Amino acid sequence: MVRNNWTIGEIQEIYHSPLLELVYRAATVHREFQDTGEVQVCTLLSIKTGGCPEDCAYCPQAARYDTGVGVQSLMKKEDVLAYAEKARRAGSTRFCMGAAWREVRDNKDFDRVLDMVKGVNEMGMEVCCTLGMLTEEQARRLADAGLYAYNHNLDTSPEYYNEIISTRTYGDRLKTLDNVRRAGVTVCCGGIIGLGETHEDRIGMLHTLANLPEHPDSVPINALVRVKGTPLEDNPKVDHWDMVRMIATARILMPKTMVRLSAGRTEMSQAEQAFCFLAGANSIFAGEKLLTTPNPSFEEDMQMFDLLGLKPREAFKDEKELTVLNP
Ligand code: SAM
Ligand code: DTB
Ligand code: SF4
Repeated sequence: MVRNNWTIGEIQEIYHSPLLELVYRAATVHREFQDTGEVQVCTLLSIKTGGCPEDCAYCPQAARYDTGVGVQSLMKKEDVLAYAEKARRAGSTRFCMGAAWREVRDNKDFDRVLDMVKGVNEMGMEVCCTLGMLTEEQARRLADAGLYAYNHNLDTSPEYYNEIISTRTYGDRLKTLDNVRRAGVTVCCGGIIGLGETHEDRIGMLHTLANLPEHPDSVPINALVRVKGTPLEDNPKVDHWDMVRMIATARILMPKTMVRLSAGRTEMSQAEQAFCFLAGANSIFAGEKLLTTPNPSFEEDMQMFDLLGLKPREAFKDEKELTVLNP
C-alpha cells in the first residue's frame, strides 16, 4: 500500500532498525513494486554555471564562495542538444539540465531553455530541468515544451534548513513543488546527507517527502560532495551505511518512487553501490560530470551493471505501461 500519512515515530523505527533487517525489508518492498533488474540512467548537464546569488552552504556555484567554478552564461541550444545526443547514444534515457539560478525569469534565456526542452524531448529522452524557483505559469510553459520532470530538492529537514540556506525558505521550496505538480510535470525531489545534520533531521526530511500530497516520482539522495571554498568543505565524509539507511528507508516509505543514488558515487566502491541497489536504489546519474564535480564514467558504470546483472531502464516506461493497460 502507498501511504502519505507516515508518522515520525514510524519512520524512526524503520530508519533505526537493525541494518540487515532494514535492507531485507527494503529489498522486499523493492521486489514487490519495482523491476529490480533495472536502473534508470540519467545524465546531467550544467547549462548555466556559477555566479548564483543564493547562499546554499554546500554549493560550489554560489557566487559568494571562492570555489574556482567560473561563471558561464547560458549554453547554446545546439551545444546542449549535441551533448544530449551523446548521452542518449551512451544509454542514458533521462537528460537533466541544471542552471545556477535562484529562480526562473520570463526572459530570452527562459525562451532558450524552452527550446532546449523541446529539442531533447524530440530526441525521445525524458527531459528534466532544475532551474530554481518557478511559478505555476512557468511550469506550464515548460510542460507545453515537453518537460517530463522538474528537480527541486528540499535538501534537509525543515528544522535544519536555516543552517544551510538563508536566501530562500522551506516554504518557498514547497510552493515550487506544488506549482510543478499542478502543471502536470513529474516531481523529482530529494536531499543531501553529510551537511552536519542529525539522524532526526534525515528522518524529518524523509517525513516531509513521504507525506507530500503525492510522493515525488523520483527522490535523489545525494551524499555531500565536499568542495573547497564552501562552508562545508571540512565536513566528515558521509558514512556509507548512513547512505544505505537513507535509501532503504526512502524505498520503504515511497515504494513506487524512483530512488536515485545521486552525488557521491566517486567516493563509493562498486560493492558499496551494490548495497545501495539492494536497498532499493533504482536510478543513478551517469556521465563524467554531475554539474561541476566528477562522477564515474559511462564505461565504469556499464561494467558495474554487467557485474551486477542490471540493465538500463527504458524511457517513458510508466506511460507505456499505462497505454497497455488503457489503450
Ligand atoms: N539552482 C537550482 C536549485 O538550487 O534548485 C538548481 C541546481 S542545484 C545545484 C540542484 C541541487 O544539487 C541542490 O538542490 C542540491 O541538492 C544539489 N547539490 C548542489 N551541490 C551539491 C553538493 N556539493 N553535494 C551534493 N549535492 C549538491
Ligand atoms: C540532485 O539531487 N543532484 C544533482 C541534480 N539533482 C541536479 C546535482 C548534484 C550536484 C553535485 C555538485 C556539483 O556537481 O556541482
Ligand atoms: Fe544556487 Fe542552486 Fe547552488 Fe543554491 S544549489 S547556490 S540555488 S545553484
